[in-house]
Amino acid sequence: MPAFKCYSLSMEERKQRYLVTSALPYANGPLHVGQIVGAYLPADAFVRYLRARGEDVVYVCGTDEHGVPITLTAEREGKAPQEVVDYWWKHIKETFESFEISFDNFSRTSTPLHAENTQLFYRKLKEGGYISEAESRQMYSPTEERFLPDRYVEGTCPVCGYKEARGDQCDNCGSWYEAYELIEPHSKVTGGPAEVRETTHLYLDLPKFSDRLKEYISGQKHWRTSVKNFILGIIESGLEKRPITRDIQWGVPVPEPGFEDKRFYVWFDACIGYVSSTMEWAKMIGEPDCWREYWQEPDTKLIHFIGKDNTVFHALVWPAQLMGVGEDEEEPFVLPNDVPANEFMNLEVIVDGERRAMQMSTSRNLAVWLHEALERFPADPLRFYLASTLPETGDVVFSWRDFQSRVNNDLIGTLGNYINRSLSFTEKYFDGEILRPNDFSEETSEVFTDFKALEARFEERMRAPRPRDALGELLAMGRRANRFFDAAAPWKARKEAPEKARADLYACCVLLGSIAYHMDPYVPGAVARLEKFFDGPIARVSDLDGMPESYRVTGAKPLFKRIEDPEVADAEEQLAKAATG
Ligand code: B3M
Ligand code: ZN
Repeated sequence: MPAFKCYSLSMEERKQRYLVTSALPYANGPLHVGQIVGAYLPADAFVRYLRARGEDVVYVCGTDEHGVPITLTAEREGKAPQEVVDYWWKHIKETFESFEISFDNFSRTSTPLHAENTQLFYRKLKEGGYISEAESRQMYSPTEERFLPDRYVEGTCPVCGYKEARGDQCDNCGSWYEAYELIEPHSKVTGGPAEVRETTHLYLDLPKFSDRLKEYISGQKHWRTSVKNFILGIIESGLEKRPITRDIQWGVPVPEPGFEDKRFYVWFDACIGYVSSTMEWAKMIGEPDCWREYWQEPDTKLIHFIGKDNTVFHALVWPAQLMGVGEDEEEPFVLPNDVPANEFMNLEVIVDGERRAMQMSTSRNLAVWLHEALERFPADPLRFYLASTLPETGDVVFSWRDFQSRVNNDLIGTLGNYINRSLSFTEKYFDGEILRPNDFSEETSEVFTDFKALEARFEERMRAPRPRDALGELLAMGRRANRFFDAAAPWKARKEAPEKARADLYACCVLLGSIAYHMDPYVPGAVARLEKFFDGPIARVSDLDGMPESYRVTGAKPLFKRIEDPEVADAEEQLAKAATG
């Protein structure tokens, strides 16, 4: 258990407090790489770096265990929804562990604590005057004895007559309508007829937050412009009340008479899951009240990493919920300091001998599932490749061929190679120990200066947070260090000028310590292995006040294994089969 940070550090030692979250994945299937690059790997790299910089960080997540799709999976498999989510919670948690995502807590939303929190949020919003009740017309399936969500209704388009029009939109003519306007509507699940029924729901009064939301969002100078403009546009076009209950049996019960057969809408409780997970973490470390520091101390930076399809819920609805519940609290909840939303990842697939970018489709099994990828390759190269192609500014394409070339050329060719030759020269020709030289050459001072500049650029990008850009600076460090090594030519110098060779190799070890420090957010497993045979500070050149007395190397081995052609061909074949099969 990590030492508890809040109280073990004095006020002066305490740095910036961060609460970082990754979107809660639905407990309804395995994780795929598209989710990983959207919300998990960027957050994990960010958090690992902040921890290394001595910041006070708590990183929470958990599974999102409510919603209609989970109930349909349960029905299809003849199980209770709880069984379904139990299975996937464990599966997902274990996959994250193998991928070395370093959550402080991985919770789930089907816990009693979370139900209590959701109901408390509801009550406070109601006391604040933000909840109202209204009747609406919804499609009902008499044979299934339940209301049907829009996406499970099908019928004939009222505009163009297309027979397989969806509940809310026609794929043929593009018209939008209410599901009850469909001609001959029927359930997509059973094919049986669907009819219109009146039903009562609770609504969150978003319009009441409109001004405050606008002010809050406009003030976020550091947000990604895509996120900011998207939300401001929605506020500008006028907010509407949003229903927060559903006619289903699975979810958090609604504490209102007459609502016994209804449950809260999954997006009403989902983000509250971040609070529940933090509370669970606080209990786990034996400081049950400490969660409040992270949610209610105004100087906390609350950062939600998400995929872009979750933006409205995190940057608009959730801040409104937080504003609404905080009003009667002595200390209101903090609002998100940033919502770094990432774009999508497509897949390169070989179809009829041609390479094509295709959209992932989990229902068609056209996806790179993380647990399967981890059976083929270790976490480090997968993390490295995915980090190098994070969709920070636009959609990206996952390609096994790129995976191979990035790993072999950049991770191994640039970084691994530098580390290897520095270690093996130290071990082979200098008995594995290099003492601090009395003075450094001009070239050495230059390379240290360059490194300090690169470290600052890395830091700026990582904190932005743009870990993909930061990775570019790490590679620049690798190239710079290799140039220094080549110029020093220790293979020659060790015979002609052994003292100079020794001094240069010492400098190489300093650079190696910095490279390892900056590699750690991306490939933590490799750095942990390195620490077993490299005895010297893994630190930024900028932070070394007084150079270490010596560096020692014993039993060094290469940190990475090359990715071979047949391995790539095999992985590509699996995808191709999914695309055509
Ligand atoms: N489960 C949607 C998703 O996985 C949703 C995120 C909840 S975050 C609180 O894309
Ligand atoms: Zn139509």
